[in-house]
Amino acid sequence: MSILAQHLKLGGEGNKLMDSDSNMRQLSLACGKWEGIIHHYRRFLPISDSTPIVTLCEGNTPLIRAKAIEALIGCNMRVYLKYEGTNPTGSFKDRGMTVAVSKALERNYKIGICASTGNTSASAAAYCAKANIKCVIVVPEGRVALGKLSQALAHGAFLCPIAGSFDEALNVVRQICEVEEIALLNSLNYERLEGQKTAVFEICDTLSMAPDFHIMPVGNAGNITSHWMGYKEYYRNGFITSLPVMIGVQAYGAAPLVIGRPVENPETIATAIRIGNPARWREAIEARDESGGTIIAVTDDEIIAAYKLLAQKEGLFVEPAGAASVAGLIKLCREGFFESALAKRRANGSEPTVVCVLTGHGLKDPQTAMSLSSMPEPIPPTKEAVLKAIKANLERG
Ligand code: AN7
Repeated sequence: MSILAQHLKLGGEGNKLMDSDSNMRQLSLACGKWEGIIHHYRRFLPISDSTPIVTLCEGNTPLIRAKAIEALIGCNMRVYLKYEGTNPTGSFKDRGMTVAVSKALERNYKIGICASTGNTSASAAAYCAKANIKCVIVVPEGRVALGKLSQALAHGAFLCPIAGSFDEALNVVRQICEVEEIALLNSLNYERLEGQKTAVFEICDTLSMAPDFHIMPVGNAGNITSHWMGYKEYYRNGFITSLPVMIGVQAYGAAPLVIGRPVENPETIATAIRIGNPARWREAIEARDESGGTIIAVTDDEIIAAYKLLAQKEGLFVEPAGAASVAGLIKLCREGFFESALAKRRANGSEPTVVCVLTGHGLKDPQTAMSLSSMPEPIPPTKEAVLKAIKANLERG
């Protein structure tokens, strides 16, 4: 045990510090170990002594101040980015999957199954591999980003592409789980939500408060459901003294929650959120209404603009769905949403805070990245040729 750990374990001051989960987290970080979200937030999770913990040390993702975006939008708010792309399989899904697969193992399941637009399948495949159980993945054929498919295959999952949409895939999986002894690993499984809420615990622990606004992409609506659960739970436990306004962002061509009815043929460059009939529809609307928030749609062009901004001005490579939250921030800022929301909210003079969740890593979708840029032609291997090319590039600006 390190000297710091010993110190905190002994003495009165230590006991006081140990009372707070936030300080527990600081302590663990100071000791240089992070053992995953179940280890750190166990008392908030449905985990018992007999649950075998399947973890890849997910969570503890960075919360990054985005000064370039602040300057650009000029809204006098602190903008933070919760970069979930640094989870072990590159998306927030790992938080839910560590809980869902641990519980599946506890119940002696030998097979897990999920429908997916890609990230759930990559995460399920990895955690099932770690748990040594079979993983079955049902995906809409031709609509899953390359990085995600490669993960599922590399982890040895059984990949079942269907000639249909994500919504149809989820229906099939639901029906199979009604009759077969197979663990359902979609966020219809409540245990997934329990794990995913820990992103919010980390945000509050790091800021020592809840943000004023929380913006996130919405597809099947599991994540917005889980994040709102997380805030309410921290609030009830006295770890935060206010709740944020929840803002969901859907893609324009796949925005059932915005238009108020299912979308038959959802379409967007952000394939992760290409979902026409969200499973957690009711809960997403509840999160919106209870928090005084909104769910908006952004166009693919707005998503791409945010994607480029994040990559080129903040140094953060995200997949298109992950950029939707920042696209939403920019759009709402232009529309004056935050000014009117803040006028209603508080007048204590402190700078308001907004957190945008960046849900998945840019490497998930290399094809989109390549299609938005052009690969330069090769040139001769000489100093002169390379310098000439650099000059030409600088002149283009
Ligand atoms: C990067 O993998 O639904 O609203 O099957 O991959 O909880 O669905 C992925 C969803 C946002 C939306 N950002 O979350 C799947 C899947 C990224 C995502 C979402 C997804 P939900």
